Amino acid sequence: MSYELVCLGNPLLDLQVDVEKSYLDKYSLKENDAILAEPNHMPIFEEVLGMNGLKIVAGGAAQNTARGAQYLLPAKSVIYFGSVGKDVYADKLIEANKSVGLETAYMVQDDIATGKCAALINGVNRSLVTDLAAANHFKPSHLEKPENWKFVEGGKIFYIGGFHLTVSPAAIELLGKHAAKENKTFIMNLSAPFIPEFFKDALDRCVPYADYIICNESEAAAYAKSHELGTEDLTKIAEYIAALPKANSAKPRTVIFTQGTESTLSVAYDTSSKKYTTTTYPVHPLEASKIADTNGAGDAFAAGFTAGLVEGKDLAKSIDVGHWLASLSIQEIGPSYPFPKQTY
Ligand code: 26A
Repeated sequence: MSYELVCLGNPLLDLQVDVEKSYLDKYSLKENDAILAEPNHMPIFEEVLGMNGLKIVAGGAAQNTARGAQYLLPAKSVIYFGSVGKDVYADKLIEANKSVGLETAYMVQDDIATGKCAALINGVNRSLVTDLAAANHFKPSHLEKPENWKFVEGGKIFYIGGFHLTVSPAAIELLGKHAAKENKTFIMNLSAPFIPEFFKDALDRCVPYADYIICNESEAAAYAKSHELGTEDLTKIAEYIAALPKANSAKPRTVIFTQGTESTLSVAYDTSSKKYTTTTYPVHPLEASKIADTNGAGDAFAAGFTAGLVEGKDLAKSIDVGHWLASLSIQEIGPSYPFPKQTY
Protein backbone atom coordinates (compact mmCIF):
# COMPACT_ATOMS: atom_id res chain seq x y z
CA MET A 1 0.00 0.00 0.00
CA SER A 2 2.12 2.91 -1.20
CA TYR A 3 0.05 6.08 -2.00
CA GLU A 4 2.93 8.48 -1.47
CA LEU A 5 0.74 11.52 -2.11
CA VAL A 6 -2.31 12.21 0.08
CA CYS A 7 -4.70 14.98 -1.05
CA LEU A 8 -7.64 16.66 0.66
CA GLY A 9 -10.23 18.92 -0.92
CA ASN A 10 -13.82 19.51 -1.98
CA PRO A 11 -14.98 17.03 -4.64
CA LEU A 12 -17.21 18.88 -7.11
CA LEU A 13 -18.79 18.24 -10.45
CA ASP A 14 -18.18 21.12 -12.86
CA LEU A 15 -21.06 22.35 -15.00
CA GLN A 16 -19.03 24.17 -17.60
CA VAL A 17 -20.57 26.44 -20.18
CA ASP A 18 -19.69 29.49 -22.31
CA VAL A 19 -21.64 32.58 -21.29
CA GLU A 20 -21.88 36.20 -22.36
CA LYS A 21 -20.60 38.95 -20.09
CA SER A 22 -24.24 40.02 -19.60
CA TYR A 23 -24.98 36.70 -17.88
CA LEU A 24 -22.14 37.36 -15.39
CA ASP A 25 -23.44 40.90 -14.87
CA LYS A 26 -26.93 39.57 -14.08
CA TYR A 27 -25.46 37.87 -11.00
CA SER A 28 -22.80 40.54 -10.32
CA LEU A 29 -20.06 37.96 -10.97
CA LYS A 30 -16.50 38.95 -11.81
CA GLU A 31 -15.13 37.63 -15.11
CA ASN A 32 -12.28 35.78 -13.40
CA ASP A 33 -13.07 34.58 -9.91
CA ALA A 34 -14.09 31.67 -7.72
CA ILE A 35 -16.75 32.17 -5.05
CA LEU A 36 -19.10 30.26 -2.77
CA ALA A 37 -22.66 30.51 -4.07
CA GLU A 38 -24.97 32.78 -2.09
CA PRO A 39 -28.72 32.03 -2.06
CA ASN A 40 -29.24 34.52 -4.94
CA HIS A 41 -26.83 32.49 -7.13
CA MET A 42 -28.76 29.22 -6.81
CA PRO A 43 -30.84 29.70 -10.02
CA ILE A 44 -27.56 29.51 -11.97
CA PHE A 45 -27.34 25.76 -11.32
CA GLU A 46 -30.78 25.24 -12.93
CA GLU A 47 -30.17 27.70 -15.77
CA VAL A 48 -26.86 26.20 -16.94
CA LEU A 49 -28.54 22.79 -17.35
CA GLY A 50 -30.62 24.29 -20.16
CA MET A 51 -27.73 26.07 -21.92
CA ASN A 52 -26.25 24.96 -25.22
CA GLY A 53 -22.82 23.36 -25.08
CA LEU A 54 -22.99 22.47 -21.39
CA LYS A 55 -20.18 20.10 -20.42
CA ILE A 56 -20.29 18.12 -17.22
CA VAL A 57 -16.77 17.32 -16.07
CA ALA A 58 -15.04 16.27 -12.87
CA GLY A 59 -13.82 19.26 -10.87
CA GLY A 60 -12.94 20.34 -7.35
CA ALA A 61 -9.57 22.09 -7.36
CA ALA A 62 -7.56 19.64 -5.22
CA GLN A 63 -9.25 16.68 -6.90
CA ASN A 64 -8.10 18.06 -10.27
CA THR A 65 -4.59 18.26 -8.83
CA ALA A 66 -4.81 14.73 -7.43
CA ARG A 67 -5.97 13.42 -10.84
CA GLY A 68 -3.16 15.28 -12.59
CA ALA A 69 -0.50 13.96 -10.24
CA GLN A 70 -1.77 10.39 -10.58
CA TYR A 71 -1.84 10.89 -14.37
CA LEU A 72 1.95 11.38 -14.24
CA LEU A 73 2.91 8.95 -11.48
CA PRO A 74 3.03 5.15 -11.27
CA ALA A 75 -0.21 3.33 -10.30
CA LYS A 76 -1.37 3.71 -6.69
CA SER A 77 0.67 6.84 -6.00
CA VAL A 78 -2.17 9.21 -5.02
CA ILE A 79 -5.13 8.99 -2.64
CA TYR A 80 -7.76 11.74 -2.36
CA PHE A 81 -10.07 12.60 0.56
CA GLY A 82 -13.25 14.67 0.36
CA SER A 83 -16.98 14.38 0.93
CA VAL A 84 -19.65 13.48 -1.66
CA GLY A 85 -23.31 12.49 -1.77
CA LYS A 86 -24.83 9.15 -2.77
CA ASP A 87 -25.80 10.08 -6.30
CA VAL A 88 -24.98 9.84 -10.02
CA TYR A 89 -22.77 12.92 -9.68
CA ALA A 90 -20.50 11.08 -7.26
CA ASP A 91 -20.49 8.12 -9.68
CA LYS A 92 -19.31 10.49 -12.43
CA LEU A 93 -16.46 11.74 -10.25
CA ILE A 94 -15.39 8.22 -9.39
CA GLU A 95 -15.45 7.32 -13.10
CA ALA A 96 -13.24 10.32 -14.03
CA ASN A 97 -10.84 9.51 -11.21
CA LYS A 98 -10.68 5.86 -12.31
CA SER A 99 -9.72 6.94 -15.85
CA VAL A 100 -6.34 8.07 -14.49
CA GLY A 101 -6.24 5.49 -11.67
CA LEU A 102 -6.86 7.98 -8.85
CA GLU A 103 -7.97 6.23 -5.67
CA THR A 104 -10.51 8.02 -3.46
CA ALA A 105 -11.48 7.53 0.17
CA TYR A 106 -14.62 9.66 0.10
CA MET A 107 -16.74 10.38 3.12
CA VAL A 108 -20.29 9.73 1.87
CA GLN A 109 -23.28 11.81 3.00
CA ASP A 110 -26.58 9.92 2.94
CA ASP A 111 -28.94 12.78 2.24
CA ILE A 112 -26.86 15.61 0.80
CA ALA A 113 -26.12 15.95 -2.91
CA THR A 114 -22.59 15.98 -4.34
CA GLY A 115 -21.26 19.54 -4.68
CA LYS A 116 -21.40 21.43 -7.98
CA CYS A 117 -19.41 24.24 -9.52
CA ALA A 118 -20.86 26.36 -12.32
CA ALA A 119 -17.78 27.11 -14.45
CA LEU A 120 -18.92 30.11 -16.49
CA ILE A 121 -16.45 30.61 -19.31
CA ASN A 122 -16.18 33.97 -21.03
CA GLY A 123 -13.30 33.95 -23.52
CA VAL A 124 -10.06 33.30 -21.65
CA ASN A 125 -11.70 34.05 -18.29
CA ARG A 126 -13.64 31.76 -16.01
CA SER A 127 -16.01 32.62 -13.20
CA LEU A 128 -16.56 29.73 -10.79
CA VAL A 129 -19.63 29.61 -8.54
CA THR A 130 -19.73 26.71 -6.13
CA ASP A 131 -22.49 25.03 -4.18
CA LEU A 132 -20.41 22.83 -1.87
CA ALA A 133 -23.38 20.73 -0.61
CA ALA A 134 -21.95 17.36 0.55
CA ALA A 135 -18.37 18.63 0.21
CA ASN A 136 -19.11 21.04 3.07
CA HIS A 137 -19.62 18.16 5.48
CA PHE A 138 -16.16 16.62 5.54
CA LYS A 139 -15.04 15.86 9.11
CA PRO A 140 -11.58 15.12 10.57
CA SER A 141 -13.09 11.98 12.16
CA HIS A 142 -13.19 10.49 8.63
CA LEU A 143 -9.39 10.72 8.45
CA GLU A 144 -9.05 9.21 11.92
CA LYS A 145 -10.86 6.00 10.99
CA PRO A 146 -8.23 3.24 11.05
CA GLU A 147 -8.89 2.30 7.40
CA ASN A 148 -8.14 5.91 6.37
CA TRP A 149 -5.46 6.82 8.88
CA LYS A 150 -3.29 4.05 7.42
CA PHE A 151 -3.19 6.11 4.19
CA VAL A 152 -2.14 9.17 6.19
CA GLU A 153 0.59 7.19 7.91
CA GLY A 154 1.75 5.76 4.58
CA GLY A 155 1.81 9.16 2.83
CA LYS A 156 5.03 11.08 2.29
CA ILE A 157 3.65 14.26 0.72
CA PHE A 158 0.35 16.00 1.54
CA TYR A 159 -1.46 18.36 -0.81
CA ILE A 160 -4.27 20.51 0.57
CA GLY A 161 -6.55 22.72 -1.48
CA GLY A 162 -6.96 26.12 0.22
CA PHE A 163 -10.64 25.93 -0.70
CA HIS A 164 -10.94 23.29 2.03
CA LEU A 165 -10.27 26.04 4.61
CA THR A 166 -13.96 26.91 4.17
CA VAL A 167 -14.90 23.36 5.20
CA SER A 168 -12.62 21.81 7.82
CA PRO A 169 -9.52 23.70 8.95
CA ALA A 170 -9.40 21.08 11.73
CA ALA A 171 -8.85 18.32 9.14
CA ILE A 172 -6.05 20.36 7.56
CA GLU A 173 -4.43 20.92 10.94
CA LEU A 174 -4.68 17.21 11.75
CA LEU A 175 -2.75 16.36 8.58
CA GLY A 176 -0.37 19.30 9.08
CA LYS A 177 0.55 18.20 12.60
CA HIS A 178 1.19 14.66 11.39
CA ALA A 179 3.37 15.90 8.51
CA ALA A 180 5.38 18.22 10.76
CA LYS A 181 5.92 15.54 13.41
CA GLU A 182 7.07 12.97 10.86
CA ASN A 183 9.13 15.45 8.81
CA LYS A 184 6.92 14.84 5.77
CA THR A 185 6.18 17.43 3.08
CA PHE A 186 3.04 19.57 3.34
CA ILE A 187 1.83 21.62 0.37
CA MET A 188 -0.99 24.17 0.47
CA ASN A 189 -2.59 26.12 -2.34
CA LEU A 190 -4.37 29.40 -1.56
CA SER A 191 -6.94 28.54 -4.27
CA ALA A 192 -8.80 31.88 -4.62
CA PRO A 193 -8.61 35.51 -3.47
CA PHE A 194 -11.60 35.04 -1.13
CA ILE A 195 -9.63 32.51 0.94
CA PRO A 196 -7.02 34.97 2.34
CA GLU A 197 -9.74 37.63 2.35
CA PHE A 198 -12.56 35.90 4.27
CA PHE A 199 -10.86 32.81 5.76
CA LYS A 200 -7.79 34.62 7.04
CA ASP A 201 -7.84 33.16 10.55
CA ALA A 202 -8.21 29.59 9.33
CA LEU A 203 -5.42 30.16 6.80
CA ASP A 204 -3.14 31.66 9.43
CA ARG A 205 -3.70 28.61 11.66
CA CYS A 206 -2.66 26.23 8.87
CA VAL A 207 0.25 28.09 7.24
CA PRO A 208 2.75 27.06 9.97
CA TYR A 209 2.50 23.47 8.69
CA ALA A 210 3.15 24.36 5.05
CA ASP A 211 6.52 23.59 3.48
CA TYR A 212 5.23 24.83 0.12
CA ILE A 213 2.59 27.44 -0.54
CA ILE A 214 1.34 27.80 -4.10
CA CYS A 215 -0.87 30.59 -5.38
CA ASN A 216 -1.37 32.94 -8.30
CA GLU A 217 -0.78 36.66 -8.45
CA SER A 218 -4.35 37.70 -7.54
CA GLU A 219 -4.38 35.40 -4.49
CA ALA A 220 -1.01 36.85 -3.44
CA ALA A 221 -2.43 40.37 -3.76
CA ALA A 222 -5.49 39.40 -1.69
CA TYR A 223 -3.17 37.92 0.94
CA ALA A 224 -1.14 41.15 1.12
CA LYS A 225 -4.30 43.19 1.47
CA SER A 226 -5.93 41.11 4.21
CA HIS A 227 -2.66 40.92 6.14
CA GLU A 228 -2.07 44.64 5.65
CA LEU A 229 1.44 44.09 4.30
CA GLY A 230 1.42 47.52 2.70
CA THR A 231 3.04 46.28 -0.48
CA GLU A 232 1.94 44.93 -3.85
CA ASP A 233 5.44 43.75 -4.68
CA LEU A 234 5.16 39.99 -5.29
CA THR A 235 8.71 39.22 -4.11
CA LYS A 236 8.10 41.07 -0.83
CA ILE A 237 4.78 39.28 -0.30
CA ALA A 238 6.45 35.92 -0.98
CA GLU A 239 9.28 36.75 1.44
CA TYR A 240 6.77 37.62 4.16
CA ILE A 241 4.88 34.32 3.76
CA ALA A 242 8.08 32.27 3.43
CA ALA A 243 9.45 33.61 6.75
CA LEU A 244 6.25 33.08 8.80
CA PRO A 245 6.67 30.73 11.79
CA LYS A 246 6.94 27.06 10.88
CA ALA A 247 5.94 23.94 12.82
CA ASN A 248 8.71 21.84 11.28
CA SER A 249 11.94 23.82 11.39
CA ALA A 250 13.85 20.98 9.69
CA LYS A 251 12.56 22.12 6.28
CA PRO A 252 12.57 25.59 4.71
CA ARG A 253 9.32 27.09 3.49
CA THR A 254 9.07 27.78 -0.23
CA VAL A 255 6.45 30.09 -1.67
CA ILE A 256 5.55 29.70 -5.35
CA PHE A 257 3.60 32.37 -7.22
CA THR A 258 2.31 31.62 -10.70
CA GLN A 259 1.38 34.57 -12.94
CA GLY A 260 -0.43 33.21 -15.98
CA THR A 261 1.92 33.50 -18.93
CA GLU A 262 4.45 35.55 -16.92
CA SER A 263 7.33 33.79 -15.18
CA THR A 264 6.67 31.80 -12.01
CA LEU A 265 8.38 33.15 -8.90
CA SER A 266 9.75 31.10 -6.01
CA VAL A 267 11.05 32.39 -2.70
CA ALA A 268 12.48 29.96 -0.13
CA TYR A 269 13.43 30.98 3.39
CA ASP A 270 15.99 29.09 5.39
CA THR A 271 15.49 29.65 9.13
CA SER A 272 18.99 28.70 10.20
CA SER A 273 20.84 31.02 7.81
CA LYS A 274 17.93 33.54 7.70
CA LYS A 275 18.47 33.75 3.95
CA TYR A 276 15.98 34.01 1.11
CA THR A 277 16.53 32.26 -2.22
CA THR A 278 14.55 33.92 -4.98
CA THR A 279 14.25 32.48 -8.49
CA THR A 280 12.05 33.04 -11.53
CA TYR A 281 11.11 30.37 -14.04
CA PRO A 282 9.84 31.31 -17.51
CA VAL A 283 6.61 29.75 -18.79
CA HIS A 284 6.75 28.22 -22.27
CA PRO A 285 3.88 30.05 -23.95
CA LEU A 286 1.31 28.10 -25.89
CA GLU A 287 -0.08 29.44 -29.18
CA ALA A 288 -3.44 31.08 -28.43
CA SER A 289 -5.14 28.91 -31.08
CA LYS A 290 -4.29 25.77 -29.08
CA ILE A 291 -5.98 26.93 -25.87
CA ALA A 292 -9.34 25.20 -25.31
CA ASP A 293 -9.98 26.78 -21.91
CA THR A 294 -7.94 27.75 -18.87
CA ASN A 295 -10.31 26.30 -16.25
CA GLY A 296 -8.07 24.18 -14.01
CA ALA A 297 -4.73 25.53 -15.30
CA GLY A 298 -3.59 26.34 -11.75
CA ASP A 299 -4.66 22.91 -10.50
CA ALA A 300 -2.70 21.26 -13.32
CA PHE A 301 0.38 23.35 -12.46
CA ALA A 302 0.10 22.19 -8.83
CA ALA A 303 -0.34 18.59 -10.05
CA GLY A 304 2.81 18.62 -12.17
CA PHE A 305 4.78 20.37 -9.45
CA THR A 306 3.64 17.95 -6.75
CA ALA A 307 4.24 14.90 -8.95
CA GLY A 308 7.76 16.25 -9.54
CA LEU A 309 8.36 16.40 -5.78
CA VAL A 310 6.97 12.86 -5.35
CA GLU A 311 9.50 11.69 -7.94
CA GLY A 312 12.30 13.42 -6.02
CA LYS A 313 12.88 16.14 -8.61
CA ASP A 314 14.37 19.45 -7.45
CA LEU A 315 12.40 22.71 -7.22
CA ALA A 316 13.27 24.00 -10.71
CA LYS A 317 12.43 20.69 -12.41
CA SER A 318 9.21 20.27 -10.43
CA ILE A 319 8.08 23.77 -11.43
CA ASP A 320 8.87 22.94 -15.03
CA VAL A 321 6.73 19.78 -14.83
CA GLY A 322 3.98 22.05 -13.46
CA HIS A 323 4.26 24.44 -16.41
CA TRP A 324 4.25 21.52 -18.83
CA LEU A 325 1.17 19.83 -17.35
CA ALA A 326 -0.72 23.16 -17.19
CA SER A 327 -0.05 23.70 -20.90
CA LEU A 328 -1.42 20.22 -21.66
CA SER A 329 -4.51 20.77 -19.52
CA ILE A 330 -5.50 24.09 -21.10
CA GLN A 331 -5.65 22.30 -24.45
CA GLU A 332 -8.47 20.15 -23.02
CA ILE A 333 -12.01 21.13 -22.09
CA GLY A 334 -12.25 21.63 -18.33
CA PRO A 335 -9.72 20.53 -15.74
CA SER A 336 -8.71 17.41 -17.69
CA TYR A 337 -5.58 15.76 -19.06
CA PRO A 338 -5.00 14.38 -22.57
CA PHE A 339 -5.28 10.76 -23.63
CA PRO A 340 -3.28 8.93 -24.82
CA LYS A 341 -1.07 9.84 -21.90
CA GLN A 342 1.80 12.22 -22.54
CA THR A 343 5.09 11.93 -20.71
CA TYR A 344 7.25 14.81 -19.51
C1 26A B 1 -15.00 26.22 -1.87
N1 26A B 1 -14.91 26.43 -3.30
C2 26A B 1 -15.43 27.68 -3.78
C3 26A B 1 -14.32 25.49 -4.12
C4 26A B 1 -14.20 25.64 -5.53
C5 26A B 1 -13.51 24.64 -6.23
N2 26A B 1 -12.96 23.57 -5.64
C6 26A B 1 -13.12 23.48 -4.31
N3 26A B 1 -13.76 24.39 -3.56
N4 26A B 1 -14.61 26.57 -6.42
C7 26A B 1 -14.18 26.17 -7.65
N5 26A B 1 -13.52 25.00 -7.52
C8 26A B 1 -12.91 24.19 -8.57
O1 26A B 1 -11.84 24.89 -9.12
C9 26A B 1 -11.53 24.21 -10.32
C10 26A B 1 -10.73 25.10 -11.23
O2 26A B 1 -9.53 25.44 -10.64
C11 26A B 1 -13.82 23.89 -9.73
O3 26A B 1 -14.56 22.71 -9.49
C12 26A B 1 -12.85 23.74 -10.90
O4 26A B 1 -12.72 22.40 -11.33
